[in-house]
Amino acid sequence: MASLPSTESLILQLHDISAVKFGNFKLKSGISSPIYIDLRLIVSYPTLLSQISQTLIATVPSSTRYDLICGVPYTALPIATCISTSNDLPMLMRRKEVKDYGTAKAIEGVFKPDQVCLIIEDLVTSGGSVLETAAPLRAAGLKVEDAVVLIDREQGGRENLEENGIRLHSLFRLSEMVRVLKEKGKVGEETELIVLKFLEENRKVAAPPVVPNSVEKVKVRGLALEERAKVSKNPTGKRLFEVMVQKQSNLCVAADVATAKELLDIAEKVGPEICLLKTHVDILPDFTPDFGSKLRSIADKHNFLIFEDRKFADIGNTVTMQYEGGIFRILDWADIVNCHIISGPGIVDGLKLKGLPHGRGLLLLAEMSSAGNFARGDYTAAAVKIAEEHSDFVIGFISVNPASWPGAPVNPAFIQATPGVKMVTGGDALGQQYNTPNSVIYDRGSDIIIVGRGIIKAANPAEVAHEYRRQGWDAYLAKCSNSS
Ligand code: S5P
Repeated sequence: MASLPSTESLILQLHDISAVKFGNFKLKSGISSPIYIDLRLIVSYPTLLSQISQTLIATVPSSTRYDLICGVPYTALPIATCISTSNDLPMLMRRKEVKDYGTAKAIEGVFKPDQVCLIIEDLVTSGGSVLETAAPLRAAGLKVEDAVVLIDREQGGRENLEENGIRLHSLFRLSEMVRVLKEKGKVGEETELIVLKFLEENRKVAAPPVVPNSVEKVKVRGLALEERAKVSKNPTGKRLFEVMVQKQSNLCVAADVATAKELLDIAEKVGPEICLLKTHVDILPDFTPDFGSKLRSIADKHNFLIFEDRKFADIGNTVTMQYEGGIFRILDWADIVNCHIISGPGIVDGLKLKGLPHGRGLLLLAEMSSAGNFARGDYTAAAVKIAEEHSDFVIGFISVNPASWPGAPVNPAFIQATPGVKMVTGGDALGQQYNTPNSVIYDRGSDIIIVGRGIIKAANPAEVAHEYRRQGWDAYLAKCSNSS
């Protein structure tokens, strides 16, 4: 193989093909920059593409272990392909949008859980794009420990990635690039100074989810969870806020597994990551009367609350019996239940009659995640009104986009819990619709992400739950930092 070109020669070639431009440019992260680098152009220069690819992979220290590589779409895909074919390194591809329903995969290619994947990227500013690719790789059970990038813009990407357990290796830094161009007479001293000043003033660009996609989204604000715990009138509502703060978790796992045995098993595994475990106890063929106490002891051990997603819908008198009696005796073990309001406020009176003396809490289904559902507009507004009238028992809502409700955010004592959450948007074959943790918490103004199949069908539910918790909590922190 021919010897590798010097960094200097690569910089000059990039300048020759106008992949580096000087002026005033708006970057993806929202900031204005006096320098713009467009590496998409390199596909038109195969020799340069190949040189860049080989030099890039040689930048990774020989002590770094990896089994596979994955390019960040789209610009780094040809670079990763080049590295893959000339080094016989298997590659994976991350889908940017998962459009297919049901069988859609976020990662294409063959891999085994626990294999290590090196991320290839062209340019790092905040590190957000690398994190967006790392998340589905990690969710699929792969390890991501290193990323290699052609140009580090020196704007906090290295630190942001470090905080997320990813070491960044770069071929060169932006300041180095400008210095070479100045030395070789390609740019004047003034331009060099403008770029260096810009770098100095923009040392830290926050990584998404900290970066809002539009001004509109910034208006979804509220009190911190600690404050909201104080205003909650219901002991379970209060406790839920407190547990979220203690565990730094806004993750609820929907444990829709096939048996009670599997449910207790998954509760143990994801217990440390969650604030809430959601059950559908009527799907368990091996339910026994001691199920509740077994689940309670796991909940106590890991400090989470139990939410039986019973979706009561009948008249007040009937639901009192359904809540307390039958084989499931939900009242005995579930901290929280939920109900539709289709039958009118009497359903809340009925449930409250049984639940409040036990300090239990109720969530009202104000919106639903399934396509074509009727819980919207006046129906949602009616749920808010009923909640206000029963704020000693109602602790909040099942919602999808509470930021869009008239008068949002509603009373801060009410918690918003949102189902239909996955790392990638899309849906299933039966009408479920998914949004990402960041869009649910940051953009749509919710408090809790409810994740079912995204976690329970994963190869390693505990690890994936950890990642959902991290993304959900980061989005909450971003919301807090933007509300001050
Ligand atoms: O509108 C709703 C309300 C609920 S509680 N949409 C929902 O999907 N749910 C529940 O959330 C649903 O019953 C399931 O238990 C969970 C979503 O599961 P996933 O596998 O689609 O994440």
